[in-house]
Amino acid sequence: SDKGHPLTWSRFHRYKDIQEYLDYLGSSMPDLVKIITIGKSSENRPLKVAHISSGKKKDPPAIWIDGGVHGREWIAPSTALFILKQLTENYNTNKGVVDGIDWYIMPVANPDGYEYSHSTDRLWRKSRSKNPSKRYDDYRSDDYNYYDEGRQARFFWGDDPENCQGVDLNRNWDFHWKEVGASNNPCKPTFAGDRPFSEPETRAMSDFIMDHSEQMKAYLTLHSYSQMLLLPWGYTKQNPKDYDDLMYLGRKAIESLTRMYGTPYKIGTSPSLLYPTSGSSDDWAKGRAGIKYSYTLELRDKGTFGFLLPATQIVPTGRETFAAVKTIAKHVMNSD
Ligand code: PAY
Ligand code: ZN
Repeated sequence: SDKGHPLTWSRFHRYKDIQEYLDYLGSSMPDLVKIITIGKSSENRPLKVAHISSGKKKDPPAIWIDGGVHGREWIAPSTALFILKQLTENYNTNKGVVDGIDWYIMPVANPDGYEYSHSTDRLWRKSRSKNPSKRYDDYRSDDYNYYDEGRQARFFWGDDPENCQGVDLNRNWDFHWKEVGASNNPCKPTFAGDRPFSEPETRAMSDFIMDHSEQMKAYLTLHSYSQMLLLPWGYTKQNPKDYDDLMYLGRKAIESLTRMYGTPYKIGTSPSLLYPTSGSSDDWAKGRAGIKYSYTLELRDKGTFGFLLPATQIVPTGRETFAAVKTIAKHVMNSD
């Protein structure tokens, strides 16, 4: 198109269009945006991060934002892209937070799962790696449940074989991995993988974040749905020692969000508001990478449409979430 890229804000786009938009930003604003390929997915798609840095401030703090860890949560990539647009194409309006922060934005952390949710199974959550193939053959020829060297049940009759590919990329991180709220069974949506960081996507992200961890002051991961701001820990009901600081800034962030359209948000930990989880990225970012402000945002809605949120909500969800992100950014700038 004459805009130089195919992205609209009125529908959910395929990964190809999203990559074209990223490349467009990188080539049209080379002094502000650099597109970095941090690795490849199981199906060989490039894993891309946009680095936004105006160079106006020396050694600025950094903020990481990812979206699309789960395939079916389409509003998460669109919101990450909307934030990226505000920081780049609308630089003049948002100068303060662009100049004061180095931004790392990865709109689609799980491109294979995202594409699979477009092409084949709209409610696909996991990645698309083929980890259980050998054992899957055994499973098909076996008359009984398959046991992994007698240690733990791996497959169960009744599982739909179509579901036995892929790993839950929010259960695969190397921090209290597979302790609670995660499955051993490759056919389940919360399969944690055979070992921590078994997946190329979580390895690429964690290596990159670790390499920049001194600079990173906030880790934000966008999911849907529930309208919640979740803070660590997921793996235990105990609170982190700086829980009050995380609650204080989290509350300010959702106040900014709610001010825009009145969208109500809850704040708390995953075990208190949803369910216990382990091996999630926000726990790792805080517990291993030492990033103080680590949050999971569960975007719109509360279940009316759920994962099937209409595309008419892309822009309002983007705007209100950007308001929350700016509040976090300003706090990080001032406390540096
Ligand atoms: O870090 O505790 C966390 C994240 C919790 C999310 C998870 O299970 O990974 C929550 C779910 C998600 O976004 O994937 C919520 C949605 C509605 C779901 O699939 O259960
Ligand atoms: Zn999710």
